[in-house]
Amino acid sequence: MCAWKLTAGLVMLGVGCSGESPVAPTVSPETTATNVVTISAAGVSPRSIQIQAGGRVLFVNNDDGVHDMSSDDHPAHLECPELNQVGYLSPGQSRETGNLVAVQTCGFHDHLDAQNPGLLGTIIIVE
Ligand SMILES: [Cu+2]
Repeated sequence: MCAWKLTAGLVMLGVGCSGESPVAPTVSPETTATNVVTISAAGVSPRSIQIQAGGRVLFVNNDDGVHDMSSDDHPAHLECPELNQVGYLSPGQSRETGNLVAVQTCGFHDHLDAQNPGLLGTIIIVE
């Protein structure tokens, strides 16, 4: 233990005994439930994905054009705001949704091509 810390008083509070800095968790447990939706010239794949509540979905843009993945409805994007974190993906880029904690079905689309049926999909969030 740090006997010296007891005598040093309040000025030493927050200073570690061994010089190690506290390590914050960088990966939340929910990340293990990550699922992947890939975007290609053929559209999104899979078109429908089922995940556990609290999980996230990684969107990967393997197309040679940009895509702006957003929650339904269009253009308000209010159905599942966590999906809007994906947003603008350049070719080769990928990004995760936020934690999808509510048990519901979330539709998504490419905001730049909102009428393209190949770029529409659903995430089914289950208990
Ligand atoms: Cu939109």
